[in-house]
Amino acid sequence: MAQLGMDLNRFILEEERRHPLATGSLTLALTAVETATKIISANVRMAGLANVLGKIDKVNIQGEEVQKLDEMSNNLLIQHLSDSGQFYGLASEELDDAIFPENGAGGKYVIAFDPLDGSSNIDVNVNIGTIFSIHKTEKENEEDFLQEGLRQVAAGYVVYGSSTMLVYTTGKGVNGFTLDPSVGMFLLSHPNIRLPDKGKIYSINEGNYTKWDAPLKRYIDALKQRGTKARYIGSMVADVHRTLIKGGIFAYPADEKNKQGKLRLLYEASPMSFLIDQAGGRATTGKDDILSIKPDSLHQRVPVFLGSRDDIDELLGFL
Ligand code: AFP
Repeated sequence: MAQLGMDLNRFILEEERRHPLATGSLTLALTAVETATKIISANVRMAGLANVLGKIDKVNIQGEEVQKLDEMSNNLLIQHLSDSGQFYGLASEELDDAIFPENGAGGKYVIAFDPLDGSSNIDVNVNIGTIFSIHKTEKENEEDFLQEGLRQVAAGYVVYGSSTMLVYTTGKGVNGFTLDPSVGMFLLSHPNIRLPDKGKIYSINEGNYTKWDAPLKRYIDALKQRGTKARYIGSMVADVHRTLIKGGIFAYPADEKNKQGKLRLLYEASPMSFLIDQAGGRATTGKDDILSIKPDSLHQRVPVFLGSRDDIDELLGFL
């Protein structure tokens, strides 16, 4: 069992040592994510002071306005992940198409990421985060991104909150590291995260209530009748982080207007589902396990229900 306070690099190396066939490639890949997100964290902390808030005159592929911090985070990740030489391809929420870095030829992995999720919360100082999902390179083309979530080799997020935390899994449990800003190191603060089988919180944007179908309305009504607590931040990293620690259910369902919901499979739903699954929870679209979906495009959306096992089972009973 890893010691509390162990630094992330040592933790990753020790995990790797347990694999006789490991080449060190995943360690280098994860270290590139770590370095880029530390710099993003520093920029997020400086946002107000450095006058990097506010919108620039640009719309991304999702039709959303790109904010300066989004662009900065995207560029930082592209630079560090490309320079690492470990990634054959990169796909980002902020880019229409995948990119294949020159020195990534022969790279063992592809990575999909949302550089700064929840960015509409930047201006009001609410938690935001980076999400990433890593698969093995199989075919050396764009199809490598279209693998089922259950084939992820690593996934995680960094939440820029009251402290900066990196939470990740390589399929052997979930561990959380808190950034010590005085030394610039992520230190193990939440070893082997397990969410409770049953939680006391539901998290969903109830502004969409009138657009939901009847079974979902009945489920949420039942939770209210029981006095279940409602918590919704509107920043997936923050809402999932709370769900991982405290349990309960987080949902972004399909509705009358958005038939596939809002959240993106590759760099939101799938990595978060891997973490939830590894922490003992469950993630579903309401019909299928999210981790078993074979994506058909980079920016595909899916309905998401994830959280404590018993809560998801109960929800499925209603749906
Ligand atoms: P933004 O990056 O545009 O703020 O979207 C955040 C997000 O993709 C995800 O982090 C939230 O869970 C979800 O959207 C919130 O969406 P609603 O504002 O429709 O509730």
